[in-house]
Amino acid sequence: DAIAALLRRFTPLEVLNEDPSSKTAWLLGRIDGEDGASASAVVTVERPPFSLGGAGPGLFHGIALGEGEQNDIYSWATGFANSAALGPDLRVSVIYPATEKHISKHRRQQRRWVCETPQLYAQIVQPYVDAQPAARLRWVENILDKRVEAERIVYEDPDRETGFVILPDLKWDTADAASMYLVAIVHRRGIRSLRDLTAAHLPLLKNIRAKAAIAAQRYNVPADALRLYIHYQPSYYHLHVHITNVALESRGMSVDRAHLLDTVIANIEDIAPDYYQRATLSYVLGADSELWSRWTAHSG
Ligand code: M7G
Repeated sequence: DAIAALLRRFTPLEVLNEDPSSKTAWLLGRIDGEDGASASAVVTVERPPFSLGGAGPGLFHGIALGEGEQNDIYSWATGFANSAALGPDLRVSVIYPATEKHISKHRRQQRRWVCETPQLYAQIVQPYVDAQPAARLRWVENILDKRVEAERIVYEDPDRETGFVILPDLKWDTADAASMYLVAIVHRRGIRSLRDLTAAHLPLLKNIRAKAAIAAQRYNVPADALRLYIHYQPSYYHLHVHITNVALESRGMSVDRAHLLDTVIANIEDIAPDYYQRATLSYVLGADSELWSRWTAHSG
């Protein structure tokens, strides 16, 4: 298939990052195109969680292990399960051709807090957001126009103002509900981030909150086991809400960037309709990111 054919032509150049706890590595390499020219590719390799639902007596029939160790009643070894019942042993995703932005986003880098007042938003961040090339949202437009991933949509409200689609995030293979990760992408164009949200968007935000619960029912994840949040800064400046199983833990859910949808709604509804135009927002940036270099250029 297409991804395997791409990966067979992949020549690794650099390990951009590794995370033992999530058993994930990010590789930079080159892939030769059909025309002979080669371009950068970022490949993410990950060991997926076990899906032991169908495990039966033959579970370990294909197993091939090294010598291992034994001490009294305890023994351990590493090797290859070669067992379909354990589920796939590799999950990969490929960005090709990858831009410098993709590469620097995935490369291990120092991380820095910034504290963004409305004035600094106007001076530093808004010009950066305005300068984002439209091509960065092509994958979003593909989903909203049903050109790509249409069969993966698990819920849609087609209303132009208050509607959205919900589908599995590319980080989730849909095999196990414990790591459920969906994303709601709004139909309305032009809401770039949390900073743009006002009371006018409350019907949209509440609609997402209500319908996320319906979408998650398909995976038997109850409404009170959902974590709904918005990233600030996001990677993509078209409003979307992350919908995850509360059992799942990862850095994207931390205070570095995550704003709970419930809190966002309450701040706008109960505190001020222009809460997010007046708020000071703190977040972490990679020290190699373009936005961080705009911050340092501004202060220096
Ligand atoms: P974000 O908060 O803008 O940035 O979220 P982050 O990636 O730094 O968290 C964008 C979300 O969309 C992420 O959770 C991505 O994994 C997900 N995502 C990105 N792309 C390119 C795709 C895609 O093509 N399809 C799907 N289904 N999800 C994607």
